[in-house]
Amino acid sequence: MAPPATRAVRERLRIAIQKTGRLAEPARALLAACGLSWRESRDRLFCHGESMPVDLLLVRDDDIPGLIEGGACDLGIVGRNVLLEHAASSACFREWRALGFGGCRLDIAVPDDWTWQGPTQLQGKRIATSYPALLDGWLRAQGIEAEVVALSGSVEIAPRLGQADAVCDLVSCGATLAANQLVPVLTLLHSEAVLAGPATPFGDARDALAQLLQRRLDGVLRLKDSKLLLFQAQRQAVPALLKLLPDAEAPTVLQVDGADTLALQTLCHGAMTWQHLEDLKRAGACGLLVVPVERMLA
Ligand code: PRT
Ligand code: ZN
Repeated sequence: MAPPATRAVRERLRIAIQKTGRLAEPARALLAACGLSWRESRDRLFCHGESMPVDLLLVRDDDIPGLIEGGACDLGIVGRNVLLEHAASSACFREWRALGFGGCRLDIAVPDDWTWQGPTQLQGKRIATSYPALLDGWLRAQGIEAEVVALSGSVEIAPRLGQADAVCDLVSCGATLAANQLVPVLTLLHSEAVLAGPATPFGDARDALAQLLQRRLDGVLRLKDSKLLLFQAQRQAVPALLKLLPDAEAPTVLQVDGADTLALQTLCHGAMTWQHLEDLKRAGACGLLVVPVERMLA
């Protein structure tokens, strides 16, 4: 294991994100929603932060854990799968928080003409993967001896080429596996994009910047799919109405006229469909209003 690099004191925070690929645009959009803006360099590898002292480095996702470990970048947005694959050989970085996009699974898949009987069926087999450390760790934990065939790409085709008997690869909708006559049989990891950072504080101005960024991320991610719901109801109908809103936060309640008519406002997480509104109306709510929420600071 490489010794941790000595970090230079810095006033600006540097975040590594994927230059192109599945996580590139969502990562930039999320950071922009946190109020960050940048001036791009001509080579599009470095973006100088304008609204805050937070710069971006645009790189290949596989390089992000090493950049954090080496201190060239402070934080990174990367798939949990990539982070954990590298974490097997380094304790210098960790997942700070999940970011709610780039969801996928790391699955073991076998040819569709196998009759799957369980993990022991992998004993003595060759399994192709781009995640050898994660697969190796899982096989050890299961007590299965199998050959890990490390490939950097085109893993799904390995069984058809005779390079492996099974595969361990990322899956989202599963169409790629199906197109290669493979079926997923086990999930090793549920992954999504995460904010990764060092395991220990920076010890300079970057700690406050990182905290500020995390607070903004909290606000933005909590608001995803959230709506403010406003309605009126008779006092006695309120308990039944709140039962219809299990994902809602504790409501603010105002008395409208006399003692019995109340106005309620509550932040609802998840979709607020017409069906929800009709159910609430039947249970005694009126004047229902669903309002988008732009920003929140708890
Ligand atoms: O160039 P660079 O090295 O930066 O990019 P990359 O090609 O290594 O990564 P990229 O952009 O393909 O993926 C970046 C991250 O997106 C991954 O590390 C995962 O965290 C996440 N992600 C989410 C996925 C998928 N979904 C996904 N479906 N990464 C890869 N796939 C592959 C999958 O392996 C299969 O081959 O996409 C193919 C289609 O999947 P199905 O199941 O939808 O057919
Ligand atoms: Zn990559």
